[in-house]
Amino acid sequence: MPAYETILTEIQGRVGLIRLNRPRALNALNSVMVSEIMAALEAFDADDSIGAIVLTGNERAFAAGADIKEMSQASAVEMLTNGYIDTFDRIRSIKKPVIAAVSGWCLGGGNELAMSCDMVVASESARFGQPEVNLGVIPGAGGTQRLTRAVGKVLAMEIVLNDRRLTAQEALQFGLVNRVVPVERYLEEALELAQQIAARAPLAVRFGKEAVNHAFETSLSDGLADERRAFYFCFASEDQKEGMQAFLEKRAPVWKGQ
Ligand code: DAK
Repeated sequence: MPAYETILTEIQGRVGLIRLNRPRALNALNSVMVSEIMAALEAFDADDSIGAIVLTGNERAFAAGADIKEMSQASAVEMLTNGYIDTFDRIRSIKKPVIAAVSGWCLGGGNELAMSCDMVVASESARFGQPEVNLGVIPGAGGTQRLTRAVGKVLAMEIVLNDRRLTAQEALQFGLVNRVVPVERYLEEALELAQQIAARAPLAVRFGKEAVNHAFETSLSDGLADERRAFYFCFASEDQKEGMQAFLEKRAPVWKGQ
């Protein structure tokens, strides 16, 4: 595992853990940090011993957005060409499930990062928002698109146009997070969820993730057709034979990811 400047990584069982680590700047996402997050995600994605990934910050902040100091003097062309968003977008190519464990501030690019993950476990202190309007800009990494798909138009409007912040309970109510747990438990809970998924049939998990994500990007007919193709393809795997045989023999399956 390479040494990183702005994140910490570790492996727990079959789970890769990435911690954002610029606590004094509330984990503001500068370009080094975004590059390092993506490099760590890709390294875990390529590691067969890892079945799921958890991305977290600390109790006070998951991330308070993109680094305002870094971008305050940037020109439009610099913003376009600095590679920040290209790097950020690579999270969509990660094949393994990524779970965000969120506590404290989850704002702007931080919320966009959390929404790019597959699931979100929140602590009771988590606060979600897109405060870019206060800086004279709009969200630029999915904050108008993923957010609207998750919470619906009228609430997204209030969040984007008037910096409405959501409490963890509101985020749960509006479908932005999977569950809310006490602050002492949010990381443990996310790691437990990740370990459970990592213990499941790897190909089925991969196809399931792809198929659910596809639902946001295609028509129902195309989505159903793709789902069916992936379903048939599962029958070409050893894990399908093993899973069904194990059920019939009343024993636990042993997955190979083959
Ligand atoms: N950037 C840089 N530093 C930040 C920061 C940020 N986003 N957020 C906090 N900090 C720093 C503060 O400057 C302060 O540093 P010092 O003054 O101690 O050196 C330290 O973290 C602690 O912050 P506060 O003293 O402000 O702490 P409070 O508890 O009083 O307030 C807060 C917490 C989260 C409410 C407040 O810090 C805050 O409002 N932060 C800014 C939140 C924000 O506006 N976030 C949105 C940023 S814009 C792109 C696509 C997307 C984006 C960028 C590019 N492309 C397509 C290229 C994303 C844009 C954004 O996210």
